[in-house]
Amino acid sequence: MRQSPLVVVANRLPIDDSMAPDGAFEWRRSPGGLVSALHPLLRHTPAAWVGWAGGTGPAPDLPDVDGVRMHSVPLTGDDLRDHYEGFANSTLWPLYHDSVEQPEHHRRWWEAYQRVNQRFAEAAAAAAEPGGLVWVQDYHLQLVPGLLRQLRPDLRIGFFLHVPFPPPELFMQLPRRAELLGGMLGADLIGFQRAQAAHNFAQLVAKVLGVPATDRSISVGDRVVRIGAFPIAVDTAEVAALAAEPEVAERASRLRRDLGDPDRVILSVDRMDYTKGIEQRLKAYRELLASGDVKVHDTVLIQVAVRSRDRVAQNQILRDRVEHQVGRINGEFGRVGEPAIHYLSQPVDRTELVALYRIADVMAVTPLRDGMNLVAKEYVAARVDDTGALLLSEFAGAAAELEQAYLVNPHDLEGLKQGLLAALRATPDDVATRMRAMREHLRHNDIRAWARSYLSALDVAGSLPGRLTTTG
Ligand code: GDG
Repeated sequence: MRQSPLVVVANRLPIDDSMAPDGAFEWRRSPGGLVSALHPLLRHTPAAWVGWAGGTGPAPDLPDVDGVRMHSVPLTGDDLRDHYEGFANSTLWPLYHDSVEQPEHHRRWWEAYQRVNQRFAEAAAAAAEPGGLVWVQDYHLQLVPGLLRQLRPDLRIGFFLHVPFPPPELFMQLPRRAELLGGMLGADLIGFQRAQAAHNFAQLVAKVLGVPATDRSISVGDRVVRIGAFPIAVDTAEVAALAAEPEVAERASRLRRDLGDPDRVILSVDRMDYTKGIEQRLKAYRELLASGDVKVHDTVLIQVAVRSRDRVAQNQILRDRVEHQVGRINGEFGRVGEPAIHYLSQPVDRTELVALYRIADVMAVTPLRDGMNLVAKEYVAARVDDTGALLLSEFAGAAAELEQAYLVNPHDLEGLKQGLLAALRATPDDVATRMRAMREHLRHNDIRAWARSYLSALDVAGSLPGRLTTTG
């Protein structure tokens, strides 16, 4: 197998299978976050991506996509159930999000987690050239850095966690806490979304493994592992350019007309997940309708809640509850042709999404806990005329940067209602001042700056001279 100097390892490959117009089956680069973040880098360095292609059959042979080699890792039905839906999404995901749902612990899931992480580590070891750089992503693969270092001590290894890293009180519940921390310490650089997460990690390493640790570095034997915050970002210029396109503007005016030209449009866009605070937000909205502070004819709420990780039981339960809530609110407060809430559970395409951002006078992003929340940043990037109010949860990573948002505690129903009203009633001057500051921040701190800062820190962290660059 030809080896590459740069290998990204993530649970999913950055491609979707799709049907071409002529009926042929093809693989396409999937839109979104990590792929666009790494695109400038991947274009200039022969790179490979190790991940799962979807499906439970043998791993398909895949063509290169945009010059990036695709190595697919096969998963069986049992792996999917016990690793992906089990340990990753029913143990770690809830635990890392403040245990807003109860994490479950099963020994079978842990076995699957080890087994699948081993398979990813072996695939990465085979794909990386001598002295190469491997960048491992997220909570599904926390053991990979350690396993990979055993297989390939010559590599530079980075790890980035997209979700929050919890405080010691929560993490200590994990039966296999020492192994998980040890797995991450196989990396040269561990990146988190927020400084608080790096602090939590350092405390845990000292407590559980008895290794001296600061919020910046940890000595493991004769190696130094660096840790730090690298808040992920969006492609600000790309979102702004899309928002300014005539097609998007046209779609936005059509949408607003279809909604009956309301005074105020409120938008929320979430994966259907219990961390996103959808129920709490709908409850607050219902109370505002009941008290008459918000009137259906003047104000419209659009909730996009795309189905996600459907086989995780708590997400199914949530979906039923949200749909019941929406039905009830529409039944009580809607009129014919004027529902109180426009609810979409199917994904909208990117143009429609940006058109929705354009018509939203208030964007309500109120997760109970979120690593970052890219929707909040995309909204700001799309408001090219400095209008629009962002209502943002203090518990989203984005709140550490977007301080000018209308910040709320989503657990505080009264506070949530007052925040929503404040955002709805804000003066144009106040809105513009806040939006301008947030846009300016995102102009400098875009997705390329994120990749650049992480990779330059990794160059320093590794023992090998740097030769990879994201510039150009
Ligand atoms: C994890 C962390 C962290 C959503 N609906 C549609 C659609 N989307 C796109 C959004 C956005 C992305 O999906 C969602 O990203 P988030 O950051 O909001 O949330 P998670 O999926 O939970 O992501 C999170 C992130 O990783 C990155 O590190 O920020 O905290 O949980 O880009 O635009 N896109 C389209 N149609 C939809 O209906 N086209």
